[in-house]
Amino acid sequence: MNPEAGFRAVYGRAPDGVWSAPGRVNLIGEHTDYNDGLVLPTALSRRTRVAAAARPDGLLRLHSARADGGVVTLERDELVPGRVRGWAAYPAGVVWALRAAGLAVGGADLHVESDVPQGAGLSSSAALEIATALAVTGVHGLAPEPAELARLARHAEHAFVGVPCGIMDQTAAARCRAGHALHLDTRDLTVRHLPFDPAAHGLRLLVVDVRVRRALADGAYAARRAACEAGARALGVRALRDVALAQLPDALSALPAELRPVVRHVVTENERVARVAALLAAGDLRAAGPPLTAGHASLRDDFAVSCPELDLAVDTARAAGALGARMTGGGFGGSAIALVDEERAEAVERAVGSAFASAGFRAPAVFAVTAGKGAGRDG
Ligand code: GAF
Repeated sequence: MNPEAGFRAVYGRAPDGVWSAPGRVNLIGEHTDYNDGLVLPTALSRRTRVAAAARPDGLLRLHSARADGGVVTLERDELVPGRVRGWAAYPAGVVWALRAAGLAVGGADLHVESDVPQGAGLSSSAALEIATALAVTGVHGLAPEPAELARLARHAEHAFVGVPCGIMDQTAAARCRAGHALHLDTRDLTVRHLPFDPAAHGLRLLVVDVRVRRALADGAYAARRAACEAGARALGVRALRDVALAQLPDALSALPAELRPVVRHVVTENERVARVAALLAAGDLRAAGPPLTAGHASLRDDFAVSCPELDLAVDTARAAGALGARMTGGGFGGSAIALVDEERAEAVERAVGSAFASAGFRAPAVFAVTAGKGAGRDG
């Protein structure tokens, strides 16, 4: 159903408007965004759409076409961290964060539709957060800056939902541009929009959703973040961003053995982002394969956030001719990406499917990425 019709069916009136935000894939720069580092995501054409109308009474009513359980109704004083559970915590947390920041966000009815796969490492949570933020500010005549929306959405995810994520996903949803990848410096939040159009290079970027779901709230993500912070403290720097590649050997020898691999991953990953960004800026996407593959090895061996399904997707894609492949997102499941020549794309997809069948894994879902637009008003 389209979001307007869905809204009418649930609330029996017309919405004031529809706002949407995309899912994302990260090309390179994984687990760097909570280390003040560099990331390079691109928006998907798959989006989360929120139809919304203002309410005069401060009440928040939430409905998702994807979730069972009907309409979630929340009084103003029910918007308290820890009080709202399940999918509704994301939009509720965003309204809580906007109000806490002093924005005059009153009541609203919301209806959500989405084709961003959930739990696939494609940032469905941030798409929901940013689409909600635009909708609830939009119906009250407010238009905060996209960077501010991203910051408040991340705050909601930390303080209301309880996930200690970085700022990449919310920024990608809010600030990506069609046909481009977003080079984001997570320290100062400056962005560069770099051309990203695989088809123009005779290439495809395939996403392989390995259909292993693992929520970020599980604890392993928080543990990696804590290890990075311990590494920075041990080295006497504000964040691992401050360790240059040339300093890495000395830094590693100053660290206890258990912190060396995570530090090595973050420092080398920042350098890979810089390398891939330079290739995109130079129009040489074809040369980006090797740093992507090196990024996977680092996430698998040093950062230890891959899983057998992601490794099989990457290894099989490469054996079938991909120029480069890696897991994308937080890891422990989710999706891999593969940069492939257009004429190899079907063979790669077939090879991954049959490798998964032989290994007894669930059939993966494969699709090609077109760099979509960032968040905005749809109607
Ligand atoms: C998840 C988080 F939400 C991001 O902030 C980022 O840390 C990513 O994992 C890993 O790069 O998507």
